[in-house]
Amino acid sequence: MLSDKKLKGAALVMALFTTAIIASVSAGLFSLVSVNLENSKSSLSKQQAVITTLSLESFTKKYLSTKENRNNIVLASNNFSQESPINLPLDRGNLEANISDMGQCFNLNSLISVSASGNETANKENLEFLKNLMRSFFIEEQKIEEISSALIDWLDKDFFPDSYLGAEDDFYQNEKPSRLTSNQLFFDITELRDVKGMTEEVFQKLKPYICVLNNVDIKINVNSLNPFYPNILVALSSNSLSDLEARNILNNRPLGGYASVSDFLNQQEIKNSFSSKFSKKNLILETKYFILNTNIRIDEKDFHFKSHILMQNDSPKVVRRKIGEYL
Ligand SMILES: [Ca+2]
Repeated sequence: MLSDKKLKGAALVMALFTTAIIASVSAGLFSLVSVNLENSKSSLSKQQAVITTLSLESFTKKYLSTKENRNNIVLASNNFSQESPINLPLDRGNLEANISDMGQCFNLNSLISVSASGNETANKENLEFLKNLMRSFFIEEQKIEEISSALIDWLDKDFFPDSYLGAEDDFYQNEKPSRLTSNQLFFDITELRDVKGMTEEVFQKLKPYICVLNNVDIKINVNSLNPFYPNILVALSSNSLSDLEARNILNNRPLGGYASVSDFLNQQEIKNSFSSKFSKKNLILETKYFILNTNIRIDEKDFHFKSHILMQNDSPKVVRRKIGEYL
């Protein structure tokens, strides 16, 4: 039989052991509660940010519903101050927002034309424009051809390369990471990184000039052309204008913008350099696509939202929302 002393010793060890278990479990529970509290707080902040963005969207849609205001945004986007026009203190943070005029973006989804019978072909004029845009960055001709061919195969629904430089599943399956062709329109410009031939350097050069929309009716607003981003004008001139010449033309534009597309086309420098069908068919005086960029800081947490707003039947509609920035 165990002596009383030994029993007491064993009981003490057991008690200490139990206390240690309870202490460690409590510590675990406490940290779990803290994490949950932190998660709830973060989720509440996010909800608050989303609600604030939605109300700002409503305000923006109302603002963009008049042609005059849309034109004001276009003209304001082209001045030298690129600072956020909206800056509001919030209860527990701050809100900054601006509206980007997307009137000078090239819609990558317009590279494919679909006939009434559903046949898909490369839109040659649009493809030539994109090639000219790449040429304006002095990208090698072979690289341009490789990217252009791969882009068409990436967008068209078939599984056969259109040209010897094209690429379908056979190519992408052997790549690292292994992947398949999308065979549908782009949803996000960052998908361009997956296309054969595309490099990060080329992507970053094209990024300010491209967009992806299912609406093919996106044309280039001559009043949206920005001296900070002259490559669209260089590409419109089939690269007969230099970067500097394009910048000069845009810096000398009338203060209130061009009154008509012909006013723009009739300038001497433009007259001599614009010959492509694309440049004659794709210029307008009105922007139909805007992005509301909202940056909200609540409880020291940052949230970035992009609301894509498209004019549909003369009324602004939010067609897409994106959380975060384009890298
Ligand atoms: Ca394809």
